[in-house]
Amino acid sequence: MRVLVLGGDGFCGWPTSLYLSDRGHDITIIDNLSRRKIDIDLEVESLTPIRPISERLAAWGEVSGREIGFVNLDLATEYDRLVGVLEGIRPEAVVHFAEQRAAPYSMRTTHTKRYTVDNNVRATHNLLTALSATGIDASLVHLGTMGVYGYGWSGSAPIPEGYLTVKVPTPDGEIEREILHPANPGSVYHMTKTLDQLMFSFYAKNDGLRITDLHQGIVWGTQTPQTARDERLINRFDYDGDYGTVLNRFLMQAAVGHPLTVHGTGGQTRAFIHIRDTVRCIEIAVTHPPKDASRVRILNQITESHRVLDLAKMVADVMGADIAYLPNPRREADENDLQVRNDQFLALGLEPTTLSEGLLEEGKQVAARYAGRADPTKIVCRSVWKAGMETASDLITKLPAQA
Ligand code: NAD
Ligand code: USQ
Repeated sequence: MRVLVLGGDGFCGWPTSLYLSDRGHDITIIDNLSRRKIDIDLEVESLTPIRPISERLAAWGEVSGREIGFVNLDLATEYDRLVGVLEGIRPEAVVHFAEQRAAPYSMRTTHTKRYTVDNNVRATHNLLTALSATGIDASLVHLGTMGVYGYGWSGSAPIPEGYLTVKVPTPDGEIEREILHPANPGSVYHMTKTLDQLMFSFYAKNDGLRITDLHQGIVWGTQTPQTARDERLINRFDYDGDYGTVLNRFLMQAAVGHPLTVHGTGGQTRAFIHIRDTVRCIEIAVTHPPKDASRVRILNQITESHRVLDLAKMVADVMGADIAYLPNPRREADENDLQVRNDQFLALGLEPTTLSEGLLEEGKQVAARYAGRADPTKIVCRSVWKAGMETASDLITKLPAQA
């Protein structure tokens, strides 16, 4: 299939582009490289040394014999160019990863709140308008988030896949209706994903766009078989307080001799998926477009749920790290239950890669290999959800190996 991958230079988009290319699909990446520029502003780098995009693409050509196209384009501001690319390529599927994706970054300052909303909402809306205006019949696969549901709203009831059946009281008795699960975002970033949902619902109903919204959990791991084929193809590994996500941070912290940074009591339960399953899920979604164009198809893209403290204990046991309990910079429940339905991906053939000592060890090895690139003053999370909230001081300022 001809597939456009929006945000194809990012943590999920790059391994997905290589995976789809390896599977014989014809891939063009659109990316404005804004994620690389944010690293420069934050004075931090991916733990793994990611190569410039042109070198990445050339390396993939060398090792696979396959070409991936690239267009440097800002989806949020360059609408006419986007229309031109769509008309030139006439993709059969568009995979949309291209949004500002870090909750802490989205809460960092007034500027980053406004940037996150402007970037994400405009990028998604420009894409929807462009698909509708050009009449290109591509199916759209969007990366949403489990965070649109919020945590703990329905107690221990399993989170359904996007829709909830409710009973509405009327003068003639109750009627049953299926509604979008109530949105309950926990950050400005997550809020943009709930706004995306409304836009998808409208454009499916009004314009008949074929849309799949994937409510993905926290992605962990670094490499896929494709990114591991050459060091120039290595995937990014974010470990800093804004972009690093919890399990990869714990693996990196264990590898460099930093205590594991548990927020509060560590009672938050979240859903997870390994990067190798992310890329498989995307191919499944791309090759199985929804049949009913008037209704957005929503799938929960997760394979397992874990409590943050349990993950910290597991990493500490396997790798011999200490655990530090830090003030939580976020406004979130101290503890929550979480059960998530993921029947649709299982029915479509996903065989989950679940957490195992072997995979944790693999993650630690990647982190250990590049430990010398880590800046320990960038590890503690300092973006607070409300002004005045307490954050921890640096736990270490020099890595033990360098001390
Ligand atoms: P990322 O920041 O590594 O990648 C996003 C890419 O999109 C970057 O390369 C960036 O330069 C590009 N981009 C952003 N705005 C753009 C714009 N206006 N025009 C063109 N390109 C733009 O993020 P990621 O971790 O790969 O996440 C990809 C998607 O998956 C995001 O939408 C995110 O919300 C979602 N997601 C990620 C996770 C996770 O744990 N990483 C979990 C659930 C959902
Ligand atoms: N946490 C810690 N210690 C840390 C880092 C995080 O205890 O060092 C806690 C946080 O307080 C939070 C939980 O771990 O309770 C998860 O935080 P995270 O940074 O790993 O994940 P989150 O902010 O939710 O965001 C990530 C991705 C985002 C995606 C989301 C999926 O950055 O793009 O949408 O995971 S989900 O969480 O399912 O909504």
